[in-house]
Amino acid sequence: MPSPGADFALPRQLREDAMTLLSDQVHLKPEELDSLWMPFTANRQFKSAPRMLVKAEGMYYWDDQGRKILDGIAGMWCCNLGHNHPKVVEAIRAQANVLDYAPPFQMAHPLQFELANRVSRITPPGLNKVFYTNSGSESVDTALKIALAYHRVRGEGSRVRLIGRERGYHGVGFGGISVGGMGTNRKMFGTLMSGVDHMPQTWNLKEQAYSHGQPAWGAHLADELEKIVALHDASTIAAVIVEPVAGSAGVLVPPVGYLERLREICTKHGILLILDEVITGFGRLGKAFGAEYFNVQPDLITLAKGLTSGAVPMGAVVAHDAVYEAFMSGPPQAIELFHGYTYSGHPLACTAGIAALEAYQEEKLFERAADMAPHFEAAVHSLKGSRHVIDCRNLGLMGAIELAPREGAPTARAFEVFLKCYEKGVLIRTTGDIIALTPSLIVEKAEIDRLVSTVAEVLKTVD
Ligand code: PXG
Repeated sequence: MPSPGADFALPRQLREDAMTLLSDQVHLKPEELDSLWMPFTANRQFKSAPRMLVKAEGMYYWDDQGRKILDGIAGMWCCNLGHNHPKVVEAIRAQANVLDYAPPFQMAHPLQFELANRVSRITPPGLNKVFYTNSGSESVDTALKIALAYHRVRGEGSRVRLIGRERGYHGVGFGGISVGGMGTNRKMFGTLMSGVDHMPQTWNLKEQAYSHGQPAWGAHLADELEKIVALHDASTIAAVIVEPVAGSAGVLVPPVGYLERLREICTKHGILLILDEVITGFGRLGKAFGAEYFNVQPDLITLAKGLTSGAVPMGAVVAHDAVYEAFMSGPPQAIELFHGYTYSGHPLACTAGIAALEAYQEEKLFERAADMAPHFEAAVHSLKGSRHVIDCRNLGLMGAIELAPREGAPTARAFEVFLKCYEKGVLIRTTGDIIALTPSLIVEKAEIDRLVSTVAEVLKTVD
């Protein structure tokens, strides 16, 4: 019997053969598409013309038609290392043989600690306590619960309100959609959490169109938080949650000075600041986290996606030491926080996370993203003047091209661009009438150029 993981270094050719075999086997008949209810998808449209990915490597996917597709969105803002990074693949293979699962309540396994130590080494100063989840949505709901409980354990149980922002995306849990500000994600579901308020979003076409990086206009919008505090009284407010750069809403870059101002107001009123770094974490802005990029100190950050480079589902909340310490005051045998998941710190996720963090470091990928950002910026802004384009914006390796909506049919134009790019072997994302580009940190200049030139070509052909 081979020792655990001994055979994991499958020769490249063998791996390629296995992938070819797989892609040959997955042609599904139309009736075989019936049982799956797909998330955030037009199920009927998709099932009438499926787009089926069967393998991946580096910057590319292959679909079941044998088409090679340049991935312009790192899977879905998550595969920051590119796909099937050998280090991550090998770590998962090896670990699967050794320890499939360990209960995370009152028990542990060493990889949970090793990954937490590594994460805390790259998080902002003071943020050293890592709580594992399995997704961004769970990270957000966990952070909101920690914020509420933090005030309660300190004897400030009246702080029960949570403040989000219009156009914020914080996943799909009840907490996340309550503080989130995407109308479509909320309105189907009736009752949301009470005691939630929203700050205005920060994007303004007239004042900010075609801003390179952070817009100069808009820091004053942070003062709206003061108005909300005045309305409800600080003694009722637990936390403010924002994405450093709003991702899902279409790359809304914070105005210069805006996040700093939010921090000041939160500090002044004893309100916790949660930065949702599910997208901005792990190098997307050319630094480990948005907090570092903007030099703004949060009390809690939420993570997922790039933590394992998308290879195994995993999320985390990283809390400031002071937040954690507030919970450590009762009798030592008492459970301090009644919260957690069956799969918190799953061995496969931890090993993938450790390998991903090593690869980011060894390949200096955060620095690489920072070096690549000016080329990306120029490429995104080269679409100014293309048909239908009303704005281009960017920060780090996040870029968006906003289109004028088609008369009477919002979102249709962008979706057509998405389909036509896919036919040309390029994967982009659209949200409303906004095209998002957010490639893996390994992207080459020529690949950025191809992404953008494909969008430009397609725009000429779309009404
Ligand atoms: N917070 C933020 C800031 C996110 O971007 C979540 C929380 C939720 O993560 P999970 O792992 O529960 O999906 C996200 C997720 C898109 C898109 O294309 C973005 C996300 C998810 C799906 C699509 O804009 N972000």
